[in-house]
Amino acid sequence: MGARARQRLVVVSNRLPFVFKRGPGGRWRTERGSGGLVSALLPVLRDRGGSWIGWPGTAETGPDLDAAVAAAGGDVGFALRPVTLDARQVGDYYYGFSNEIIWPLFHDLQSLCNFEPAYWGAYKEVNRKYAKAALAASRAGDFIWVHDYHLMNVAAELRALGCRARVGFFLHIPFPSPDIYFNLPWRLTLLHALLQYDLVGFQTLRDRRNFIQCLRLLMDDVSVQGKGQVVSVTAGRRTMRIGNFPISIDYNAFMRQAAADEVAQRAQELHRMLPKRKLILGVDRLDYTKGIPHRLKAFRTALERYPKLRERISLIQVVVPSRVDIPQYRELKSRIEQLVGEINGNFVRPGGWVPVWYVFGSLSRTDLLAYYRAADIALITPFKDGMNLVAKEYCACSIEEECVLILSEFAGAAAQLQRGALLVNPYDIEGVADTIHRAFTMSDEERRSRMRRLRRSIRDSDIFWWVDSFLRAAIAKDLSAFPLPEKHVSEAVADYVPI
Ligand code: GDG
Repeated sequence: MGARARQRLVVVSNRLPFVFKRGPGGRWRTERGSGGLVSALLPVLRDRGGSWIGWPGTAETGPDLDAAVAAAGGDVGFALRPVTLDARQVGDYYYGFSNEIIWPLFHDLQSLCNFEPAYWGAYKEVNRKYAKAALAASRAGDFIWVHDYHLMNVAAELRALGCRARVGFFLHIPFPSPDIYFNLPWRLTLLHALLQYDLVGFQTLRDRRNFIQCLRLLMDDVSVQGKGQVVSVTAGRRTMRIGNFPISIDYNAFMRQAAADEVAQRAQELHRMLPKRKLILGVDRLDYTKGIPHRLKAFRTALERYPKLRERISLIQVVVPSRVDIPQYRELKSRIEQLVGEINGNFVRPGGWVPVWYVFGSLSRTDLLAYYRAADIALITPFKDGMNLVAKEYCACSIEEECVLILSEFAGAAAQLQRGALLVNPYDIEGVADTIHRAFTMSDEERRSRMRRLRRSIRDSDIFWWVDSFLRAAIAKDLSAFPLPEKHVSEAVADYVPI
């Protein structure tokens, strides 16, 4: 990697990579965030130096919190810069604009949007706060890397503050097609804001194509140069880069941890508790995009259509609490619990088989890995998903290579995993039911060859590859350095179009 590639990094995300909570006695406790992004960026930041800007997750302020944040930064070897938000800002910027407008709209669910005008003002105000913090933390030559839909306006605010640094943005969720995007009252302003970045990264080619179509339809003088993974876009007087970078996981860490004795024992315990049957697993945040009620109906249909599955299969559905302050999320929880109750009520055998094993709560890492290892089939059926890391984590943990992945064709991961997974349309309840039966009866040979292919593809383009390719795309002088090496381009960056 060239000298410029080693420039310091200023990461900006909604949350800091640590969660700060008061422990017994009122002292601050610090826990590391668990996502793959945190695992991938911590070593990069430690190596290059720089800082991470984000909300510490609490409305409290004060010297003891500042000291806890500084101490956490000291431990990881780079500065953490907290952005404090008051209750109104959390309500209007985070719950409001980000999660009542952008989240549903970008997942094609415009009927769930609440286009409250006051939310936009709060979004701009809070994005300005993050931009000011980024500017204060950066020095000449730094690369500022902004993450996700909460912070799309940061580059525009940075430019308004006179910042000339290189700024990149990665969108972790899908970008919708023009007919959906056009519902947004601030559609043109937001496109202009995204053009202020030097590089905008999307998860898939589909998202990137949607974005470029929106540009072409809403703006004059849009031209695209290049054909590879990263292209150059000129709109009016602004030229910047756009690419697709499918996010991934720390494959080796998942594989290694899944092989640990503690995980293997927990997985065996699960099989002892749910004996003589195959286990199907769903793990999702509580979210209406994840398609959990449809999945439960598909499982019920599979039991109705294929009686031989009864007593020989159980669905473990883990639902992790999320955004419970939004009414739609509370309603979703009740619907899921009602369906679980109905299915178990219809099929349960006294003293024996329970069709659906439902867990509402957050799992420890060991338990999560044990569920991955214990499950014979993963059933991942979001209506729409930026990528879906659970699918990749499940495959990494399938160390015996005997498991089957059933995956929605509307997850970003479908593009990369289409040749090893069984792809389904999550709205097609009977189709998903038939696919459950197919996975149940699949030969050992087919299961192994599919899982081997899946694992190879995820291993070859892991989270470190993702960080590296994004940063190289941001600084490469010549875009012919992209596409990336053949093994990556062929699968990780491929397109998927449902037939
Ligand atoms: C967004 C986009 C995109 C889940 N349950 C537990 C737990 N998890 C961890 C998983 C996984 C992560 O949470 C979930 O990631 P996903 O990718 O599946 O979904 P989102 O949260 O919606 O993420 C998505 C992603 O950003 C990255 O760009 O792929 O499309 O929506 O890592 O392991 N972790 C623990 N206990 C749990 O109970 N410890």
